[in-house]
Order: sequence, then structure tokens, then C-alpha cells
Amino acid sequence: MTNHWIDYQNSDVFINIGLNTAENHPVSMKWIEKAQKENDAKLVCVDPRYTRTAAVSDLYVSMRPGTNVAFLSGIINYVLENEKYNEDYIKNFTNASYLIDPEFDFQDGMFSGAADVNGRIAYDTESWSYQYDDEGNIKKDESLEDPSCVFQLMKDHYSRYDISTVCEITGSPEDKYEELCQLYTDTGAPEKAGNIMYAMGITQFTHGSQNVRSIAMLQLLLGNMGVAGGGVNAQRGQSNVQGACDTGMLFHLVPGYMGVPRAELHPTLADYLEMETPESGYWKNTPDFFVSLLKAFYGENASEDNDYCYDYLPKMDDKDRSHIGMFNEMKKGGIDGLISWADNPAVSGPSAGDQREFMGELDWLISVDLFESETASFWKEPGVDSSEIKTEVFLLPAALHVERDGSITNSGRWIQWRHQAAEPPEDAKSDLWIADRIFKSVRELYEEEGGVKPEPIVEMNWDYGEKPDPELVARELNGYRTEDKELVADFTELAEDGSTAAGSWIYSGYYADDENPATMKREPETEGIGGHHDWSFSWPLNRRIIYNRAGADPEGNPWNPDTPVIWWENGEWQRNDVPDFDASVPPEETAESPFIMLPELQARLFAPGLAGGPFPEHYEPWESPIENMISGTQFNPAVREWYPDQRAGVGSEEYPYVATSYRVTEHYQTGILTRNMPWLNEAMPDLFVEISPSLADDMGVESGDEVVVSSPRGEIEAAACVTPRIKPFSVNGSEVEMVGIVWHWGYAGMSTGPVANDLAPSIGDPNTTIPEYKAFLCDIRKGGE
Ligand SMILES: Nc1nc2c(c(=O)[nH]1)N[C@H]1C(S)=C(S)[C@@H](COP(=O)(O)OP(=O)(O)OC[C@H]3O[C@@H](n4cnc5c(=O)[nH]c(N)nc54)[C@H](O)[C@@H]3O)O[C@H]1N2
Ligand SMILES: Nc1nc2c(c(=O)[nH]1)N[C@H]1C(S)=C(S)[C@@H](COP(=O)(O)OP(=O)(O)OC[C@H]3O[C@@H](n4cnc5c(=O)[nH]c(N)nc54)[C@H](O)[C@@H]3O)O[C@H]1N2
Ligand SMILES: [Mo]
Repeated sequence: MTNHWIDYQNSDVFINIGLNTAENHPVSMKWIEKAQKENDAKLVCVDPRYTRTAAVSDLYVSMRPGTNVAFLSGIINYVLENEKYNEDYIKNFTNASYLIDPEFDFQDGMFSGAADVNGRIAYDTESWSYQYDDEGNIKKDESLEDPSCVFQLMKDHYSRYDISTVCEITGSPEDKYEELCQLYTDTGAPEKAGNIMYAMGITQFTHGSQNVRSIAMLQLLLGNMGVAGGGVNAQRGQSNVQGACDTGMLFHLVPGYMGVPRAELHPTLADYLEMETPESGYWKNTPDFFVSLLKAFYGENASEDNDYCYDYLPKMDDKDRSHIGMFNEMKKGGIDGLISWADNPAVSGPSAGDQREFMGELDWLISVDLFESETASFWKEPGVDSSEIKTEVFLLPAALHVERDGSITNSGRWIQWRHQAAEPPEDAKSDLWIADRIFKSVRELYEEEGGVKPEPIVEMNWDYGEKPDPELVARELNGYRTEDKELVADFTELAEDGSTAAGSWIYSGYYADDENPATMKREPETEGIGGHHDWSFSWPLNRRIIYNRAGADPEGNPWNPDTPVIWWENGEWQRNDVPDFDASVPPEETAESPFIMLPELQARLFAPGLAGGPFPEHYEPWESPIENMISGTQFNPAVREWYPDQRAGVGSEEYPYVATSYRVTEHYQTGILTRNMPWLNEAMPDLFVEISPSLADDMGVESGDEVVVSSPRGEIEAAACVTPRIKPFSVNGSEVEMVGIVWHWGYAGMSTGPVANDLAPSIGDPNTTIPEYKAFLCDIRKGGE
């Protein structure tokens, strides 16, 4: 999130797109309702079905699953055609005026530079470059009129997304869609703040990254970034999913959002630093952060002479290490053992039935969990012959989050400490304790027995005490001077000469007082736009609204004087937040450089770095009932198809319905936590799928009847819930019916049911590989016969 939940009280209009705030993110709902009730703010809900969020919204607009790019592109086109953008903002703060290589082109759904590499489109991005003058400066046209400038290219690209074309694709009612366009684009007025919130109904697609990009572009055009009540706000998932990403849980990143080194590209530390460090922008400090990370990992063993033990760090090879890629490798017998830690892929993974089968190729599997999940018990799933499975399975009982100390980081980037409230039962131990034991035992084995390469383990810096102390982990995350172990005050103190160590640079400063982070006193609140800087710590630097230079105009006047973030007055910067720029200089020196994390220092309306294209383009999901109406390119050409034979073809007669999947309040994820609670099972006892009254009529089923849902990957039985909250979509003149699937069940625990993900396809976004859980094809028929 660029902003945070309490800041929602400053928003004028919200778009809730691809998430169900009322059910899945109830804490933020409170601040939306405050804005609605006290400031007459408007909430728009965009969702294929009428949710509980829709029920409290001021405007609900439906859309067919998997058409978010078209939906958002229509709003962008509306902004451009009706000149709703904040002109000052886009001229000064974005790359709207940059000239792009004249070779750049877009034809029939494909950008210039497309080349077929092993059956998949990999773009050569040379023609997506900026034009440079002789001195190496980017060429610009401040009038925004040059046909090669980003603004004109955008107008051209988006002119195809007029309201009626968009609604033909998305199946949205035109009147509601137009109402949304008007209401939301009014936040292009400088004093208005529009807030776009999203979650899995935006990301879980073969074009998920481009969906997010579309949101960012819309917010930039309207001048909604950096202001109070604005922002691009991903309501993150599980309570600490933000913290997990910050500390390196993603397969392609090390802690602090630096890329995992690649064997081929980065054989030495010097290669890595040279290629990964841009010449301008804040990332030019990458060497300080990366070397400090190596010092945290390898301690005194890391020195300049040995490249700070860079060779010990695992490197990425040409294998795909994403979830789908890992299971594909498992299928081929390429993986001996799996530690499934607080994870239940037997239910949560795409084409989960196949993934459970692939687990049988493992020699061993360790599940670290509170309960025996479907993953831990995959070998005794009903219908499976256990004698055929060679995998040895270990179950390590873990403590629940209230049974241990530690921090979690919420969607607003707030790092908050939690104290242990109860002792874990019996043998259950905290995850830190378990990790510590495993590490120390493995290290002991390497010390005693040697091995092919013991050094990366034996020389690792690992010292959190006998009974590992989470505060020592916190200390390391914060960072310290290696000489005297004194904590660094913030990441500006980190250095590339080995004199500092830091486990995740963005966290530097959160533990700096060496006090308990829960009770630490922070800067007092100033003017009061709801920053609450004295409560918890928000990375980076306790800044609550990032890119906040863009919250004031080039001269330093706040766009909205009622909710100023940082503004220039009486010859100095006044602040309601921690400045995201050099506040020792007057406004004119930062007027054209508010987006400090990019080398251009200005935000990208045109993004040359993204797989799939510099502008988002509508493609149908991998499986779709219709041909792409806007170009001849059916689905995102940049995706990797793992199992093409598992795809239902365009307009498939066998699988004519669009399936989507979602959550209910009463259950959590794969259900292991909640299906072991009798009272929650009573509230929500069985797996069900939601269908429209018209589809139910066609099928001759009523609510409560058993139905069978099938896809090329598998088949499940569920109870039908017939509800007018679901309606068919009118798409290009024909009706498309949707099947809404709740996915919280499996065969383990107290309440059992089929695994909905046996239906979902193993296909993902080319940038993130997040699977397309929210738009695929299925059939549904009456069951129990
Ligand atoms: N009670 C409860 N709360 C949870 C969780 C839980 O399991 N239970 N899980 C947590 C986690 S890890 C996460 S990631 C979040 C997820 O939070 P959300 O993203 O809010 O969760 P979902 O219910 O999966 O999906 C949200 C909505 O997307 C809609 N949708 C489907 N396809 C599309 C589409 O193409 N476009 C649009 N605009 N909408 C679409 C669905 O109808 C659904 O209402 O919730 C967190 N909170
Ligand atoms: N069809 C479909 N599939 C989806 C999604 C969807 O929207 N639709 N959403 C996806 C998303 S966003 C997510 S986040 C994933 C979630 O997928 P998973 O992470 O696999 O699902 P969880 O149920 O959260 O599983 C976590 C396991 O951790 C255990 N656990 C809980 N607390 C602790 C703890 O403190 N320590 C340990 N060691 N274990 C603990 C739980 O008991 C549970 O068994 O599912 C994905 N799958
Ligand atoms: Mo999630």
C-alpha cells in the first residue's frame, strides 16, 4: 500500500475493485465507513458478483471475471478524452512528456519487438526506449503534443477503449459504468482524493501485473498519488503477508526487494552490483543495502577479500522457481524433499489434484503446521493407495501467533509487535524455535561430516541465543554497525564497506532505540491528518504516505489545503509525515523528482520494464468463452504455458461457463485454521458454488441441490447456492453465465469437502507467476444422480 488504512478517512471516492473489503478486510472497512458517514465520501464496488461490500457501496458495477484491463482502460480513456487529468501533475511528476523511440509500435495486440522464444513471446524491448539527446538526457516535449511522446502514444492506445467497446467486453451495464467514470474521474480536481483498493480479483490473472499497472496509471493521471486519501492500495492477504514479502519470502527477491542473483548474469559480486545498481534514483544505494545484507548473513566471515561471501548465496539458474515451476520439477522427480512451512499447497495450489500426485515423487516431506493439513496427509487422501506412496512425511507442531512474541507487518507497512499471550500446547513450538533447531542441527552435521559444500551453512552468522530470541532477529533486521554492534538509526547509515549489517534495509530504524518495539516512543503527531507516527513504525523511515512530494504542487503548495501532507510555508517544509524527498532544499529543486525510487525520478505512465508491454492491453484470460474482441491476440502472449493440453479452448462447448473463486468471512484460506473450529463449521458447514437463477433454471436445480463442477483439470461436487447476487453477463450480444466457487475445503480437519482448486489451471502472470484462479472455464451439471 502506498497509503494506510487510517488515511482512508481522507478519501473522497473509493474504488473497491477485485476485492471484498467488507468480508476479507474488515479493519479497513471501518475507515471507509467513517469517510462515507462523516465526509460524504462515495464507495464504488466493482465485482462480478454482488458482495457484502457491494451492499454498503454507493455504486455497484458488475463485470465479467478476467476483464479488468479493459474495465480500467475505459476509465483511463475517459480521463484522456474529457481532459480530467491533473495537467500540472502529469507534466511535472510523470514521464508523460518523454519521447519514445520512433520504432515503437503496437499492432493487433502485439507490441514491437515480439520474438518467439521456445513457443512463448519474449519482447526485445529496444524499441520501447526513451529518446536521448547528445548529452544523454531524455528528450521531452513539455507541450505533450509530439506524436512520439508518452502522452500522445497513450491517447492513441486508449482511444480504442470507448465505453461501449469496454462494456461489450466486460459485460458491465453501460449506464453504471459511465456513472463510475464521471464520479471517479472528478477526483482529478487538485483538491479531491480518489483511492483505489484492490486484492486478488486484480492480481490472480495471466495479466495481473498489468491490472495493477492500470490502477497506478489512472491514479497518476488524476494526481492521486502522494496525497492524503489517495494511493494504490493493495489490501494484503494474511496478517503478515507484507512482512513475509519484505523479508525475502518471494522466490525471485532477497530481503528488501533486491533481485535474487542469477548464476549466468551475476557470477561475481561486482557483476551483481554493476548490473543491479541504476545511475540515479534511490536504488543507486543498492551496494550499501546488498553488502549489509551479506554481512547480516555471513557476519565476520564476510570480508572485502572474499566478496562478502557472495559465492555462498544461492543463485538462480534457468529453472523456474515459482510455485507452478517447483511442482513441475517435482513431477519430473527433480526434488528430493519439501519443507512445507505454514503452507497447504494440497488445497491452495492450482490444479491441486495434480500437485498432490506430484508430492508422491518426493522422498520426504516436512509439514510445519498447527494441525495435520491436507498436505501433511496427502498420502492418505480418500481414494489414494498409501502403499503406492514412497514419501516419508514428518509433522512438526507449530505454535499459533498468539503463543509467541514477534512482529507482523500490516498492509499499511506498519511493523507491529505482538506479545505472547499463552503457552503453546504440548510439543508445539514457535516457528523461530523450529527454524533455529533445524539450522543448528544441519550445521552440526556439516561440521562433523563435511560435504560437497559445507561453508555456506557452517559460516553462516546465526546467533539468536539458546532459546532463540525474536528481539535479536529484530535487531538484525534493523541493522547494526559491525564494529561495536550498535544499532543503526536508519538506512542512510548503511555502507558498502562491510562496516554495517542489515537483514532488510527497509526495516532500518524500526528497532533503533533498542527498546521493545511495542512500547517505543516515536515522533509525536503533528497537524493531524491521521498519520499516528507515534504508533508502531511504518517502513521506510516511519513514512506513512509514500511519494509524498507529489502531494504538493511543484511550488510546494498542497493540492488539498485541508489535508496537506508535506508543504512549503514560511520558507520551509511543513510536515504531517516523514518527507519522501530531500526536505533541506526548496520546492523548485524537487519539483521534477518526486518518484525517487525510479532512475527517471518521475513516475512511469509508459513502463518499459514489464513483461507483456509498456502499456496494459486487454487480453482474454487463458481460458475464455469468447474470442478477444479488441485484437487478434487471444491471451497474454508473454505467459508461459506449462500444460497446454489442460486448456479448454476458446468458446469451448464442453466447458461453457466462466468460473471464479473467492473467500467467505467465516473461513480462512485452505480452511485448516477455521474448519477445526466447531462454531465456524456450524456457521458455514459445506463447500458451495453460487449460480444465477437463470442458470439454475436451465439446469433444473434449486439451492441446496448437489451439483458437479468440472474443468479439464478435475471435478468436484458441491451444494448449489442459487442467488440473484450472480447474474449472467451480456458479452458481445450473448449471455455468459458464471459459477462462483468458494475454495476453503479439503479432506483434513473437522469439516471436510472437495478441493475446489482441483479445477484451477496451472498458468500464471509472466511477471509474478501468480496463478489464474479467478477466471477459467468449467461445466456444471446436476449431481447426486
Ligand atoms: N475471512 C477471510 N479473510 C481473508 C482471507 C480468508 O481466507 N478469509 N484471506 C486473506 C488473504 S491471504 C487474502 S490474499 C485476501 C484476499 O482478499 P480478496 O481479494 O478480497 O479475496 P477474494 O474473496 O478471493 O476475492 C475478492 C473478490 O474478487 C472478485 N473477483 C473475481 N474475479 C474478478 C475480476 O475479474 N475482477 C474483479 N474486479 N473482481 C473479481 C470476487 O468475486 C471476490 O468478491 O483476504 C485475506 N482475508
Ligand atoms: N482458487 C483459489 N486458490 C487460492 C486463492 C484464491 O483466491 N482462489 N488464493 C491464494 C492466496 S492469496 C493465498 S495467500 C494462498 C494461501 O494458501 P496457503 O498458505 O497454503 O493456505 P493457508 O490455509 O493460509 O495455509 C497455511 C497453513 O499454515 C498453518 N498455520 C497457520 N498459522 C501458523 C503458524 O503460526 N505457524 C505455522 N507453522 N503454521 C501456521 C495453517 O494451519 C495452514 O495449514 O492460497 C491461494 N490459493
Ligand atoms: Mo493471499
